[in-house]
This record gives sequence, structure tokens and C-alpha cells, in this order.
Amino acid sequence: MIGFIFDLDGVITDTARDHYEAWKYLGEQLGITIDETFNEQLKGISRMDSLEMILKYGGKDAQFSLAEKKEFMKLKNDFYVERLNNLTTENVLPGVKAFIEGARMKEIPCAIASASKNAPFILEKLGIKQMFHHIVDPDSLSKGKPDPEIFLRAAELLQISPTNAVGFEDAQAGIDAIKSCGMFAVGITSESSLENADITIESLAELSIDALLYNLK
Ligand code: B16
Ligand code: MG
Repeated sequence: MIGFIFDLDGVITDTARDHYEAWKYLGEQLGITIDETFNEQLKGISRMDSLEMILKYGGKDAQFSLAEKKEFMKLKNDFYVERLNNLTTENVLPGVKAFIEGARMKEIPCAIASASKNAPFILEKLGIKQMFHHIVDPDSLSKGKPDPEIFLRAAELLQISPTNAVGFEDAQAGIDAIKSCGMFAVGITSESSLENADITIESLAELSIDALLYNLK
């Protein structure tokens, strides 16, 4: 049986700008300036790993205790969640609902493999949480993307073999995670190139499930 495993940010909705603004705000409090080019590296990366990368970039990686780092992550997340409150059903990216509805008609189960601890809240705000059979809890994982653990867990929850799963991702770390567990990778991007994706599209609006299933053969 085939199953579909979706990343959230950049695939289902676009909250990347909000993550960026929130990290930029935190950076300002810490005297670290980040720009959009640096921010590209944070896509798909967990909150803690993102903070560590920012501190390293600012030359402050050895300066703070774990308690201080937790406080910084809270500051960033509070800023971010404030933005998430503005999300509505209008913020689902083009083609997503029709694609998932198409999967339902073909009895293809769908899961979310997002590094975001806010994923259930975001899906609720978008009004599409019930369309997914499972949402992997990133707190239950020992490693973040590019480690394949999150996609393997999603396949396990869907009770399918990884080789029968299709992963949808907008970040290189996510494509690397998908490919290292033998899944078929659909890269979704309009800007950067995604290395090793099996196919790359700009949006789910341009992909038909029949064409995708044909590619899997
Ligand atoms: P949170 P994805 C990722 O979502 C974002 O791309 C990344 O920028 C963020 O740091 C990470 O979630 C953690 O998010 O702080 O909300 O737990 O692309 O894996 O859906
Ligand atoms: Mg993403």
C-alpha cells in the first residue's frame, strides 16, 4: 500500500516568513543580525538546532546555559505563535486540499512529518487537521531532519513500508531525510534547487496523483 507523508511549513502552508521574522527578533535581542540568505539554512531544522546555528553564526555558541537557551526559544516561539493566530483556511497553499482529497478518494493514507511542535495548532487553524491520519510528534524523536527518523516514524504510523511512501518537502534537510530511508521524494520549491529530489514541482497544484503513481512504477 502507498502512503503520502507531508512536511508542513513550505508544503501545506507558508509560515517560513513568520519563522524568519521571529528568529530575526530574537537575534536583535542577542545582538546577532541574520538575513534571508542565512535563514534558508534554518528551513526544516528544529527549534533547538536552529537556535544553536544562530548562536554559532553570531559567535556566541559557548556563552549561554541550557536554561537561557530555553528562555530564548520561548521568546522566539511566543513571537511566532502570535503570528500563527492570524492563520485562516485561506493560508493553505494552492492545490493542497484538492491533492489530499484526491488521495482520500484513492484510499491513500496521509501523515504529517513536520519538525514543528506547533503543527497540530497550525493544521487546526488551517481547518485541515482531520484530513491527516497521523501527525508525528517531534518531541517523540531523538534526531531532527536530515536524519530520516521522522519519515520512518510516519511510515510506521501509516503501517506502510518506507519504499511505498512518498515524501513531500520544501527543504534540503527534508529531502535528505526522505532519500536516506528509501522513499520517493517530491521537492516543492520555486526558488532554491533541491538536490536528489525524484521530481521537483513549484506547487501541489501542478501534480496529479495519477502522474505521481505512474512515476513510482
Ligand atoms: P517550531 P517543517 C519546521 O517546519 C520549520 O521549517 C523550521 O523553520 C522550524 O524551526 C521547525 O519547523 C520547528 O518549528 O519552532 O514551530 O517547533 O518545515 O518541518 O514543517
Ligand atoms: Mg518545510
